[in-house]
Amino acid sequence: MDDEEIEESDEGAGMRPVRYACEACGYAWRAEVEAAQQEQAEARARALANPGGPGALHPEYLMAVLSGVLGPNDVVVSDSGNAAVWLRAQYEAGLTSGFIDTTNFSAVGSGLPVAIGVRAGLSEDEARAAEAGAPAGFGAGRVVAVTGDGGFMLNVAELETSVRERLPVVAVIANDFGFGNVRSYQRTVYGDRRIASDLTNPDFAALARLFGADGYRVERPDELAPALQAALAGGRTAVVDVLVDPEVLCPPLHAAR
Ligand SMILES: Cc1ncc(C[n+]2csc(CCOP(=O)(O)OP(=O)(O)O)c2C)c(N)n1
Ligand SMILES: [Mg+2]
Repeated sequence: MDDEEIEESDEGAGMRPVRYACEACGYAWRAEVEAAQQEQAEARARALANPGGPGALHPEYLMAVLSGVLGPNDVVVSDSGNAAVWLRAQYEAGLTSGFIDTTNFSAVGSGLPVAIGVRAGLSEDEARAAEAGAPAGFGAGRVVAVTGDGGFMLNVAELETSVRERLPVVAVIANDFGFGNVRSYQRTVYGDRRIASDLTNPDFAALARLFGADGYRVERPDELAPALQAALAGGRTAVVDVLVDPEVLCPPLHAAR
């Protein structure tokens, strides 16, 4: 986008301070944005080339494939934990409101309920738009909660809400059978002494079906894209349980030095 295009797309007074700030700095941020985009494209290529193995997908591969499957109108809501770190590294949002990230509040468990709230709000917007004569399918972005298994379990009861309200929310679980972020600290700060960071999860796909939602379990890399596509196309509440490698851990953010 060149300077004229930015001015032409400046439709509201709300954008003017941004334009003035950009003009004042000579659009110097562009090089930074382009470098970051280049870096992300390289990281995406690396992630896609490293899918991991059966029962132990690489979590960054999961996020890269998810990013490729989603479209420009879709909204992703992130839970916290390692899954959120991999997601932030790989997800490219199409909308300015297309990525809702609660992780700086460390809000483990918020992913599914926030996604339900977002989807309910969009449904109201769509109903109003339809009343005003908007074409069918207006604003039909999908809403995806990306969560770890620990976070998902904290508010799993909200699946009932989503099914009852007939909301097409898709929960994608990076399932490492544990509190991966806690494992990260235990590995880095406590000499890999593991205490209470492993979980014995139920089969989340089967659990979803018991709630009346759709459920998919992904054990092999080649099952991932078809499961995500089916869950997104179903138009119903769905859970995609992806078995990721429990030993692929992010460096902890706040490790003591
Ligand atoms: C309500 C709440 N409980 C506990 C924590 C501490 N905590 C931060 S990340 C994390 C691990 C979350 O595990 P999971 O959702 O499976 O994500 P993973 O790190 O394994 O990807 C925990 C317990 C928190 N931030 N908030
Ligand atoms: Mg986990």
